[in-house]
Amino acid sequence: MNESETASGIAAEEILKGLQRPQKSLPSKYFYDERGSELFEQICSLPEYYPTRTEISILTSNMSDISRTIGKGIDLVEFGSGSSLKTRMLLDHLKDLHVYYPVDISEAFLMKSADQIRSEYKNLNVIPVPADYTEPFSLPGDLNGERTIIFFPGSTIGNFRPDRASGFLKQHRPLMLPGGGILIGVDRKKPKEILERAYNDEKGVTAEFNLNILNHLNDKLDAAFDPRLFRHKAFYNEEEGRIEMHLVCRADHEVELSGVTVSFMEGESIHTENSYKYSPDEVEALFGEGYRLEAMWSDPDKYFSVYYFRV
Ligand code: AVJ
Repeated sequence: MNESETASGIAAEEILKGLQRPQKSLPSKYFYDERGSELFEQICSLPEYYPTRTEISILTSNMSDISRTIGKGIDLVEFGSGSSLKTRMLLDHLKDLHVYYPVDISEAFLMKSADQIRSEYKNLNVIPVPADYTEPFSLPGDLNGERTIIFFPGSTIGNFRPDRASGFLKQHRPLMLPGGGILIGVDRKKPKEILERAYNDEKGVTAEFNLNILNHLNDKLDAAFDPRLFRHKAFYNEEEGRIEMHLVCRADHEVELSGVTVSFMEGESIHTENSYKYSPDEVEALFGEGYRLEAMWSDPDKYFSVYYFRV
C-alpha cells in the first residue's frame, strides 16, 4: 500500500486529481467492488455484449491448438479473478500445469473465486494474489522453475490508452522470462452500431455498472455522491478507436469527497472508462520489440481475436 492510499486501499489523491481536471474522470479499475464484479458478470451474459461469448467460442473451437502452442510445464498467472468459464477451459486443457495464480484488485471476489476453483481442481495449487496488476507487483513464493504464462482475457487491455498498454506489456515481460508468453483476448474494430449496442444494453445493466462506481467511492472513501444525479452514457469515439463511458450530471450540485468539495454542472460528465478496439496490426504494434506473435485465433465475423505472444 503506498502513502496516498487509505486503509481501504483506495487512493483518494488519484481520484481527486481526476475529478479536478476540466474533463472529470475516474479510474475504471474502481468499477470492481463486490457489486461491480457481480454486475460485470451479468454484463458478460447480455445478448448485446458479444465479447464474452465470442471469446469463449474462439477458445472452444481452438483449444487443442492453443494448448499445443503454449506447451507443457507451466505456471499460469491470470490477470482477473478467474472464476469464469474461460479460466476453467484453460485449466482443463493446459498440459502439466503446476501453479495457478489469479491476480485481482477485488479481494473478496478473488478469494471466493479461488475457493471455488480449489474445490473443483483438487490437484491444482491455487495461489490467489490480491494486487492491482496495473502497477508492478510480485508473485508470492517460488515459480517452481516453470515457464510462466499470463492469461489476460476479456479485452481488459482495452481499458488502457495505447501508450499505457505498451508500457504495461513491457513492465510485465520479466515475469514471463524465459520462454513464457501471454495469451490475450482483444476486441476488434467493427461497425459503430454493434459496438454501441454492447455498451447500452436494453436491461440497463451496463448503466447500473457505470453508476455503481459512485457507490463504491461512497463506501470506501469519505464520499457523498448521489447516483440519482447522474446518468449513463456510452458511445464509440471513431477517431480514437474506443468506446467511452461517461456519467453525465443531471443537475448543478456539489459533492464532498475526503474533505474536498467538487462542483458538478448540469450536462458535464465524468469519464469513467475507455474500451479500445484494435485490429491485429495494431495489437502487434502494441506488443512491440520484446514479443513475437506465435498465433492468432478469431471468430468467423472477426469480432474478437485471441493472440499468443512469446517473450
Ligand atoms: C472488462 C474492460 C473488457 O471494456 O468491454 C463492459 C468492461 N464496460 N461494459 C469492456 C465493460 C462496460 C469491459 N472490459
